[in-house]
Amino acid sequence: MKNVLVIGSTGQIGSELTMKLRREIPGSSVVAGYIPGAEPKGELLESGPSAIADVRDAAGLARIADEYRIDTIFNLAALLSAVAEKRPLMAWDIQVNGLLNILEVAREKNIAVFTPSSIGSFGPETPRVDTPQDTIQRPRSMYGVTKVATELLSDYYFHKYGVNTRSVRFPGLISYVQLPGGGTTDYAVEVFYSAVKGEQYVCPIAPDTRMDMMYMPDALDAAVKLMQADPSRLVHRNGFNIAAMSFSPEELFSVIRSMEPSFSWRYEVDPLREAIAASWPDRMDDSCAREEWDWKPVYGIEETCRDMLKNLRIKLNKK
Ligand code: AKB
Repeated sequence: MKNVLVIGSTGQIGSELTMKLRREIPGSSVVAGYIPGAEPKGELLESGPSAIADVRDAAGLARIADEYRIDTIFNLAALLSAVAEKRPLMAWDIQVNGLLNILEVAREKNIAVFTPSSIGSFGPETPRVDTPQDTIQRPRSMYGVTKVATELLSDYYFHKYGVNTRSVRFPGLISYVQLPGGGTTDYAVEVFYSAVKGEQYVCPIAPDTRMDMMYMPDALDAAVKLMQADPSRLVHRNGFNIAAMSFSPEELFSVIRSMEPSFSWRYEVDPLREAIAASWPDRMDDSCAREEWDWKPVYGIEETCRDMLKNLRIKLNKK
C-alpha cells in the first residue's frame, strides 16, 4: 500500500482515513477522491493530492489510477441506509455499478480494493445475537441488498481474477470530525452534538433497539490493518464481522448523562429508520477477524462517550 486512492474522501470515514494514511504510511501518496459539490477543504486539501473520482465514471477512475500509479483503492462511496431507501436506484448505481467500475480498473491494473460492507447486510432472519461470520443474509432494505451484492462481487473478482479485495462489515460509526448523512445509526452521533450544545435530543430510534456500534479510531484501524494483513492467513475476505460495543439509545443516553448531567432526551420514533434498525444484529461475532488478522478494538461505550464529549466541546467551542 503506497499509492492510494480514497474514493469518498470528504465523507464521515474518508475524511479521517485519508489523513490517517497520509500520516502513518511512510512514503505513501494518498489521493483524496471526491465528487463535485463535496470538495476537500483545509488540511485534507492541503496535505496531499486530490482528484475528482466518481465511481460512475469508469474512464475517469482509470485515468486517476494511471496518473498516480494507484495500488490500493478505499472505495467509500455509498448512500447510507435511510437515504438509500428513498433513492434505491441511485443507491444501486453508486454501490453496485460503481463497484463494478472499480473492480474492472483493479483487474486491469492490479489494484487492491477495500469496499466496506455493513451490519446492514443482515436481515430479520439472521441470528441477532453473536451473529456468525457466515450466516443468513437476506436484508430487506436496498442498502442491505447493495451491501450483500458488493460482498459477493468483491469475492467473485478475487476468486475469478485474483483481485485483492477485502472488506469489513462496519457497525454504526461514531465520530466527531465529519457527520454521517442519512444512516440508521446516525442518532449515536447526533446525540453528542445536542448534549454539548445543551439541547434536548429527539431520538428517531426506539429506546430499547440495540445495534452494534464502533468508535471511528477502531474503524480506521480495522480498514488499514485488514489491507495490510498477511493474505496467507485470510480464510474470509468480503466481508469480516467486526464488533466493539452494542447498546440501545436508552443505554447510550444514560452514559452521556452520567458525564453531562443536564443532558435530556425524548423519542419521536421514525418508522423507516426503526424498521431497518430492528432488522439488524444486536451484536456480531467477530472471532474470524480476530483469528485471521488480529482484529482487536480499543474503545468501549464509556471511553467513546468521554472522548466524543471532550472533542466536540473543543470543536463547538463549548466550556
Ligand atoms: C447506516 O446506518 O446506514 C450505516 C451503517 C450501519 O452501515 N451507518
